[in-house]
Amino acid sequence: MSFQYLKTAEIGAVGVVTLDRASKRNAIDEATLAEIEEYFSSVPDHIKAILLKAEGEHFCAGLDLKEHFDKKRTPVEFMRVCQGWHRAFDKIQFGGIPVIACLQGAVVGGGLELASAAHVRVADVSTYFALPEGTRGIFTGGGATVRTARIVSAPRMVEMMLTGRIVDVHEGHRLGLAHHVCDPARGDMPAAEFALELAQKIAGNAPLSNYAMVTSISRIADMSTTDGLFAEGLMIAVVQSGDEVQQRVGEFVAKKAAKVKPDSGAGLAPQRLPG
Ligand code: 1HE
Repeated sequence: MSFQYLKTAEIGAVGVVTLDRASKRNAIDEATLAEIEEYFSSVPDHIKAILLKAEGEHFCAGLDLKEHFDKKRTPVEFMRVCQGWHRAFDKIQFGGIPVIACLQGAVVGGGLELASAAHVRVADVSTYFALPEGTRGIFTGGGATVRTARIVSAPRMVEMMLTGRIVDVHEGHRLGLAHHVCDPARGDMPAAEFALELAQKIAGNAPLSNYAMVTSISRIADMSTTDGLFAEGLMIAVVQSGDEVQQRVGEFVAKKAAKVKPDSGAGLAPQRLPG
């Protein structure tokens, strides 16, 4: 695969995809969106987790407003463009491979919609979030009403959109827009390093377990209790069919596996802010 607006690399079992349009603050035009969809549609089997990051001081400034202005899209044309965003970001959320986003600077509009499709969000302390669509005379079209609203709650998203206000990294952390915040000034690892370390740890889980986590939990959350429990039963049966169950459980039974204890090395020390 060769791309113009993305850089791609592999570090062991981690695929690294970098938005590479920093001169336009990584704004997403039709060409960039097509590349995002292509990358997430054809992830090779040996990639077990993906790190999604961006060049420059800003993660993503959202929809390319210049292209939108120049094209004078009709309602139907813009609806089709946005359906393309839904398709591409669905591949991120439901492609079966964990996606860890590393954020910095502006994560706004469609940039927040992109980040909301990732499963784990690591934020540099410079990160901020906003939904300025109202000030531009448009609406969300990259899935925020579904994905971002489920993270922050629908009423909070309404408030963010109505006011167009900046949500700083600390509030974003409290709202779930960032799971981890890295502030090198207080001794934290740089966000990109921490996000890669997390991606490598996640890539070490059993692939079928990861598949179940990223494809079923959000869907089950949309189901009734009875349907959800039924779906969970089916999902664990599928995961149980994997050939790693006996090996991994056997390692624990043989006392060779790490224990789930704060000091056992089983978990990373995440860069969490208090409160
Ligand atoms: C862009 C875009 C863009 C920058 N489309 N070209 N998104 C927004 O409303 C955010 C608009 N952008 C900004 O508020 C600022 O650019 C930033 C806060 C992100 C960065 O500020 P700064 O001072 O670092 O950069 P800049 O000087 O504003 O921008 C540098 C260049 O990037 C400049 O182009 P140049 O040719 O003059 O050098 C900008 O025009 C360009 N640029 N952002 C196009 N968004 C599926 S629906 C989704 C709906 C939405 O996403 S709405 C939210 C849109």
